[in-house]
Amino acid sequence: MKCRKNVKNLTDDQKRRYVAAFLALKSQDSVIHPGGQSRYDDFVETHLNAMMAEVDDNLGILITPGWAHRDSVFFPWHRELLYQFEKLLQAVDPTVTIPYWDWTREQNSAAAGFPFKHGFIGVGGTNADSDRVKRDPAAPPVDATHPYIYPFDPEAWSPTIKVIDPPPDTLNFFQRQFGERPDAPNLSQNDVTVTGTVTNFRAAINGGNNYLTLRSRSENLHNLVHRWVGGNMLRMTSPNDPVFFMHPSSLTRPVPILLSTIFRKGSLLTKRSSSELRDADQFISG
Ligand SMILES: [Cu+2]
Repeated sequence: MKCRKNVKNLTDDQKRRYVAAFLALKSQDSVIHPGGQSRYDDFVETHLNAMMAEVDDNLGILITPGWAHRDSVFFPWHRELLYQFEKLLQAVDPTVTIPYWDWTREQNSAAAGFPFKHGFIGVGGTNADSDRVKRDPAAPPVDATHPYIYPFDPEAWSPTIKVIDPPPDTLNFFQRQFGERPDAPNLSQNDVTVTGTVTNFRAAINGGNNYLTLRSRSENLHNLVHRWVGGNMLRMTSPNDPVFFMHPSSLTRPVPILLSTIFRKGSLLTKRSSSELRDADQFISG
């Protein structure tokens, strides 16, 4: 049985293996467009296409939800996308599972489970350089004979699927903009209400005693994380930032617990202890 783990509980070796596996997909050939992009990019394109299929009227009212968002399909579609991605990772390295980032708790570089570290998937963007994600300035210079000291080199990572229409998207470098948007200055909290229930994960899901409410509240919280990270994560091509896969991995973590509770029509926190919800550190992947 393979389990997905909190980033904070990965060993250095497990982090290296995870990075090596997704970098391998970045150099494997595409199945969707052989010769034209990487296998990793196929996942970026699939997410883009799912969102491009959404149709709003001129007032922003949803007409067609597309394949993956703003509808009941949000959880299962993303679970399947992660499952397919994880199977490819495991073809590279059978020990690998997608870790999850608990963005309700691991919210700054001091936190062990904060994934944005030089030694893992790179840090936040550099303000003075258009929020570009850069290498560790303390690392030795990189040249032909001296590779970057960490497995993931953010300056060698290229987002390759562009949104053509609409809107035109010219972001062709790796960018993160932590907390820069006025509508997402902070990450979602778990036990502390920040600005009402929209940023309080526990309150949002606790009130959601039917699937549709749970879906919409969870998706809104998930959108907040996309906006907080910013840069590539803001786009329909958000899997261009490798943290994409750790983000719904966290969100779908409690879903089996929530669904079993909802279908028994009970209250979440009486049927399931808060510690069970909080500390479900590992869960069965797929
Ligand atoms: Cu999505």
